[in-house]
Amino acid sequence: ETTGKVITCKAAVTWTIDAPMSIEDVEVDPPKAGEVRIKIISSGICGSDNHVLEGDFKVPLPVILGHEGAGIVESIGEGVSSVKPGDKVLTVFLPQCRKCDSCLHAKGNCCLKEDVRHPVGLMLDGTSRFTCRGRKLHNAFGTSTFTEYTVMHEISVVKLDEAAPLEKVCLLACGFTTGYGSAINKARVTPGSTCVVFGLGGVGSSVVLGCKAAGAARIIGIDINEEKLARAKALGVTDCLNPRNFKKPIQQVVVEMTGFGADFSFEAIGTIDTMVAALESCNSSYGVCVIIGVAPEKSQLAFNPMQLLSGRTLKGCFLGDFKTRDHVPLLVDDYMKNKINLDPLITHRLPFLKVNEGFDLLRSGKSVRCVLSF
Ligand code: COD
Ligand code: ZN
Ligand code: ZN
Repeated sequence: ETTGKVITCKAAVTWTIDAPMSIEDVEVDPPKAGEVRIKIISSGICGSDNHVLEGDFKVPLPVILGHEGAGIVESIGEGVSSVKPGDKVLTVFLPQCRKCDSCLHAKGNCCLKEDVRHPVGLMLDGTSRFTCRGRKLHNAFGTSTFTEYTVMHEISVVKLDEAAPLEKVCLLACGFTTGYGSAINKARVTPGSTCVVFGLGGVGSSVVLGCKAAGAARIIGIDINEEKLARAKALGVTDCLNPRNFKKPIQQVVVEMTGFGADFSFEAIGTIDTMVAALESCNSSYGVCVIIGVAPEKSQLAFNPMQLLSGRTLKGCFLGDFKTRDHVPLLVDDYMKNKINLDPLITHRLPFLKVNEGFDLLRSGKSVRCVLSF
């Protein structure tokens, strides 16, 4: 019985960003009011965690990274009512408090209790539940899944169907949901349309699945990695483009291929250049461009405003624009009914203690999603 007690367990600690994570014994405090302690069972390795390790996405250190997790509730703090010990849950980085301006608006999904845009790395009361070698550790985006146990706010915990396979649905905590929802909810891809997707990692591949589900007739995939291009064909990409094979800018290639530009374009890489290229790849009059990638801190997007005056729409979203606690369970239902197939995204599996190898696979371009098991 661990309820109410500190749990000592293994976690991957990021002390500095220029070294591998180190596997340490950490102490995880019991959950306080409104909090939930979760035993992590599976976690995917997402591109945004890699952005942190490469210095492009700044978060306070030392930290326990990981946000694409699934696990089982171990214990709950005072006042928690939406989950109980034993429940299967997803760890999502966007809360849904149901009280803030964004949550109360019909369309808002970026709850004001989030810790993603300007990460502080602490619980809402300003303290931490993790200790290692006598030092307090930060959490990542209110989640932290590279640990055997984590503590999260109830408002960021999505309750799962009790039959959901955690080693697969963990992708619904970030990558799949982010990409698929961007196509379905944010762009609202229409049947018969032409789409172009920049970046075919876990997130971009999920955009492709969303475009396909929405009935897109043509899906142009863009990546500098030939293996990613080949794999994406199996997901529904109809035309593959490697920007390195062209002298002219890739947006010009897309415009020429499509006549006047794509109906919908998506950026799932996270660089300023590819964001501008995505914008310029969509139709100047009615094209819609959705930005998904997280660009390096302090970077500014610059383009001629004439790009918009002709009628284009530029938008972006976190987590596919889903209100997390309301809508992610509906995606899980779709998964349970075989309407969604996550298998093509999961290219590798590793035991949690090999998390650094998982990041090597992502950086070398070999993996789409590597799922860690605990
Ligand atoms: N041109 C074309 N393709 C490129 C280029 C380029 N210049 N540079 C890289 N690529 C390709 C890579 O070969 C790779 O296939 C792909 O782009 C990126 O994929 P991954 O696997 O590295 O990354 P994902 O798909 O896991 O991550 C997606 C993003 C990198 C977009 C990342 O920013 C992200 O996860 N964003 C969404 C999640 C989110 O909102 N996070 C914020 C809070 S946690
Ligand atoms: Zn992610
Ligand atoms: Zn809210």
